[in-house]
Amino acid sequence: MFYSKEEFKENFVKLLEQQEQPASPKTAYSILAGMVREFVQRDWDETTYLYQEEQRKQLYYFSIEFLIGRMLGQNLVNLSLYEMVSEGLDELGYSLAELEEQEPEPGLGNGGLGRLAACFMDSIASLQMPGHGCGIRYKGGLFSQGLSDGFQTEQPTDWINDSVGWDTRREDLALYIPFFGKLQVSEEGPFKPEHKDAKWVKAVPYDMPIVGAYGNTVNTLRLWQAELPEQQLLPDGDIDAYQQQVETISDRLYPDDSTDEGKLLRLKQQYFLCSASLQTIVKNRDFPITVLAKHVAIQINDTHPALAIPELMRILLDEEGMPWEEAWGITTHTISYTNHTILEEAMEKWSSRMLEQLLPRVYMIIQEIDRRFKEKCHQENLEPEALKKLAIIDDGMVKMATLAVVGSYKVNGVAKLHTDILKMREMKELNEHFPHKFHNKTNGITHRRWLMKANPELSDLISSAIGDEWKQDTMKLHKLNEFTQDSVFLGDFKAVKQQKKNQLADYLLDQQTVTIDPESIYDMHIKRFHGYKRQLMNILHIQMLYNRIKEDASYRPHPRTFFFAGKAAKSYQFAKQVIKLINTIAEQINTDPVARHHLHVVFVEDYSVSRAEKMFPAADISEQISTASKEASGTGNMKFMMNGAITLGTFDGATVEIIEQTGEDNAFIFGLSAQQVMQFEKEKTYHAREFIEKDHEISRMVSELLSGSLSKGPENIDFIRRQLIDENDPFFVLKDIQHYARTHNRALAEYEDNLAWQEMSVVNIAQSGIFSSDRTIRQYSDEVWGLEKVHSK
Ligand code: BZD
Repeated sequence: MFYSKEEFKENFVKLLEQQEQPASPKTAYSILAGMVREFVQRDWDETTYLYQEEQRKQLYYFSIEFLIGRMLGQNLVNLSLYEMVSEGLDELGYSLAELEEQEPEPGLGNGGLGRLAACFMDSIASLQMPGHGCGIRYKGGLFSQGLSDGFQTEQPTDWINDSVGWDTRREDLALYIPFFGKLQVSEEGPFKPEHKDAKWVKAVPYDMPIVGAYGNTVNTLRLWQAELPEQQLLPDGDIDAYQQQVETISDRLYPDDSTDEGKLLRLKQQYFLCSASLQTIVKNRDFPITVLAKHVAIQINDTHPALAIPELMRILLDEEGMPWEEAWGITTHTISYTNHTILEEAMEKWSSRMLEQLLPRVYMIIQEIDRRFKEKCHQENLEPEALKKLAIIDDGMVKMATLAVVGSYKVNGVAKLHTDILKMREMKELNEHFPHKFHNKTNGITHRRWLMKANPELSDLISSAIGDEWKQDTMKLHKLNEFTQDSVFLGDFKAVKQQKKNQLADYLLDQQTVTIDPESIYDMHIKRFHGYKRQLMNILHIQMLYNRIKEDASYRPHPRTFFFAGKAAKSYQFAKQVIKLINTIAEQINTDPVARHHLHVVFVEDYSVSRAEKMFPAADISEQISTASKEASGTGNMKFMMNGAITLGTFDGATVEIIEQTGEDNAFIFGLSAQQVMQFEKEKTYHAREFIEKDHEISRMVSELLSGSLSKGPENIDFIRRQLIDENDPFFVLKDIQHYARTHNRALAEYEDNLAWQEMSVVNIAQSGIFSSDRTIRQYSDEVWGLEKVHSK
């Protein structure tokens, strides 16, 4: 325990002295993390006790990913101990920042969806609401990314072995999950299928404290680990081989699912998560099962945990002996679903055969849900096409999104535009059938990590101007609007931005030995690599700028550093080729004696939550250039905004709402609208070739590209060529690129006017409060979950 700096120092030194001298930073980190862990234990126990005592409704957020990032610094911020500990360590000759860097980072997520789950955990605890996460304790998180000759390389990560352990193993709460086997139904008596010859897997929970700010709430993130069960549940045969099979379930985040084996493993992971989490909820309850929906809300984060629907039905029917109607009533009043994509290829479908083999009883229940739903739909005299869309099982496949909608009481998209597209297009028939189910919940980000923790300099500046109420109520950031004409404040803001730019330059010099001009404009495109996110358009535009510098001796623009960061999925060849292209163009530009004074391209390797924390605060320009209609929401766009970067982007996802807040004058917007994109897609009237033929600049750049000279070999752009030419540029890169170029010019001109730029930045920060995940969580709670704030001391 430490309630004062002196007390902290004393305890820290005592523990330090028990270690070998001199203690390494790693040891010092472990000691500090252990102290914080111990410090929160009492509040954690009390929170758990209070929830049981008060019998309040609890939320369980089921997610196959929780991209939580490092915990030490964030916990200290939320406990309001960061400054005290930092000063104390300083006085002892340690740097808190350095110790924080020792923490292995759990990469238990891919991107936005996983990070959203983590932001939500932070907000729920900070709003003192009873809500917990349920996920999987992958031994290896997302691969760590390297570059070799400009190509992405992937190395497995192993955060657990290296970790100080924020989580606690709860052997006492272990459960068993059956896979495979067959169903036996006796001819006589009531229908009671028995699951025979199942292969059992033991699920052991590891609980991690989620420390809320401004109070004493500590919620739980429960991550399940797959293990070999005890003797009596072991199958005959080779036990070592079985152990290996079992342990692969929580071995890696999203193993390659391009093979049937990969698919099966992923399906096992999904059921493992759902079954273990539901079994605990049901087993440890202290209320009658018939009132489950009054005491429990379950939110499924995309369709990956959609098996929660048939699994809850299984428990209610088979274990609790309920009739179908009652079980269905409870299930569909307990579970709600969030959709994060409209991309066809990301909509999950499972082969009926595989499901039936792996989970015979669960599949039988899905069939019954489908049969009953089809029966209802048939009564509505719908067209065959509509009926097909409404089918849960179709063509030997189970459509998980349809199952999720049918089995939930609420369904939401993650930004207004996305929800509208869901309702009007992708899920039109379902929305017509269930008109009150669909609603929007625009995403948010926790300002405690993305502003207070990542940018304490800016946080302090904001507080010095408007006080620090904004930390609890981010809408108070509006007060900054009064400072948009205040030259002293604007000057101070500029100084903070410069400081963050310098820090990032120092960091990257240290990590990647690149030298960045901190006076240059920092233009950042950071997110997963995907066709629709159009990193390709960005780099092709940079090549156009390069050509212009080479051709026109009078064109010598303000220096700009273009940052790219993000990972491409291992098997996504197009995205990997874009990474190679960026790095080859980077090399060409960065070594050019003239161009390098104006353009600099930097690929930040191995993007992660902690790298993101260093990048967002340093950005001047936020690239949000997805093909309109494709990005469900985006959350990086909000992190940039909150740190005062100006959006250069399309009207897509939550960027639309960002612009609603800032006004178009405080952003740079270009490109096709979602409606125009959808129109082109419908009418097939877009012909990429016309742009190549008509526009000299595009034509030059495309022929350079196709010759392979930009990528060091034409084989390195096979997939890019295929998409751009053979598939007629489905993401409208060539259609939007000139408008994009003009918009960059506008931004550049505006940047020259220092004060105007800072004014725009401050407006962005002032208007960013609505994008705190606290707002999102309040809305979910009010409109979906029905949670109440639990009073803590
Ligand atoms: O979810 C993302 C969307 O693309 C973003 O627009 C949105 O802001 C965030 C949060 O709502 N989706 C994902 O991150 N999806 C995945 O990571 C994913 C993972 C596995 C399988 C399919 C998708």
